[in-house]
This record gives sequence, C-alpha cells and structure tokens, in this order.
Amino acid sequence: MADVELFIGNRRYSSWSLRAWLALRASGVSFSCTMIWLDSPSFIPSVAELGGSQRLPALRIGEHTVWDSLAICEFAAERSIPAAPLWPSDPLQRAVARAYAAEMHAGFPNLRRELPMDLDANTTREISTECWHEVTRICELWRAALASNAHLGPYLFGQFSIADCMFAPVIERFLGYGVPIDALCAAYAHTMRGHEGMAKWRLEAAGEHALTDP
Ligand SMILES: N[C@@H](CCC(=O)N[C@@H](CS)C(=O)NCC(=O)O)C(=O)O
Repeated sequence: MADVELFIGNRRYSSWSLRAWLALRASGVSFSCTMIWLDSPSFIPSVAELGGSQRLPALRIGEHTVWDSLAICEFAAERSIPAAPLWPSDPLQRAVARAYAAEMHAGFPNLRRELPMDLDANTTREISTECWHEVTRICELWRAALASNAHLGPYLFGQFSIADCMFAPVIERFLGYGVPIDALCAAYAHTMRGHEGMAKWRLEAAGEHALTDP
C-alpha cells in the first residue's frame, strides 16, 4: 500500500483528529502523523495543500486525500488487521454502532460549542438547558450500549470500536469540565481514559506544550 500519512491538529484541542487517530492506531495500519497547529498563520496554507475540506484531520494515501474523521475511521476499519475489527461482527450490532457514530458525527452542537475539548481543562462550567439535553442523550446512549454488551467487553459494543473513537473527545469534555454523570457512564469514561491509544494521545499532547505554539 502507498504511504499513509495522517495530518492532525494540535492534540490538546483537535477533537476530530483524536477520533481518526484512535481508529487508525487501533487498526494496525502503519502510518505517519504530522501535526499542524490550529489557529496559526501556517494553518490555511498547510491545509490548502492537502485539498479536501481544508479542515483536519486529513489522511494522505499516496496521491489521494481522505478528509473527514468518519471517512478516515471507515478506511481504518476496512484495512484493520483481523484481530482488531473496528465494527461489531454481528450485522445488527454493526448497524446500531454505526448509528451511534453517525449521531455523534452529525450532532451535539451545543456540547461542542459550550464544552470544547481541552485536554488541560480542570474546571466546571455553566451549561445551557440545550446542552444538558445533549449530555442526557449521550448518557442514555452509553447506558443502553454498555448494558447490552457488558458480556462482550468494557466498551460500548464490547470490543473497542469506532463508536468509542467517536465519543472519545466527549469523555475528555465530561471529565475535564466535571460534568456530573452516573456511575455506569463514569466507569466507561475511566475505561476509555485507560485505553492505551487515549493514554498515548494525552502523553503526546503534553509533549506539544514544549513546542512553540505560534
Ligand atoms: N466534519 C469534520 C470536522 C473537522 C473539523 O472541524 N476540524 C477542525 C479541527 S478539530 C478544524 O479543522 N478547524 C479549523 C477550521 O475550521 O478552520 C470531520 O469530521 O473531520
């Protein structure tokens, strides 16, 4: 396969990049990773060169560019090693897991605006009623999947899947801003924090602080 290179925003803030990176890493596909600072003078020229939507993440495969986190996650699922399927093997479970990922990808605008991902956040925030409705919906989704699939493993659909990748930044938002969530959802959030990919992303984010943020 041609060289695969993932372009991401700085790890502290780039929630969409985290999703794609987690899926690619879990897939076992070999790839290199290049970070482009968000909100820097070099951002626009750098992403313009990649084509696509001029947002991050973007995946370069030889001369092709795949933009959009969910498309990159699907690429990772198609190329994943058999030992690491990124969707449930059961077709009905797979359809439901895809609905979870799609709802996250397309929705929750108030949560995104009012609780932006910031890996250094350690505070509380007042949120609107609309945002609370979104928090409640996410917790309902998590509880339903966790309760049905607990016998298969600790993630939403048992084994780690793209559904978990899509909700990964929400975990950082809930924990970073002290959003009160029930015990089952809190246990899931801590399971995700303990995932080796999440741990590595956080470590690399801490390393980015030492670089010059223009
Ligand atoms: N729907 C896109 C959203 C990508 C996106 O908004 N990325 C942010 C960084 S996390 C970005 O590039 N922001 C810069 C901008 O909008 O100019 C995806 O799923 O990849």
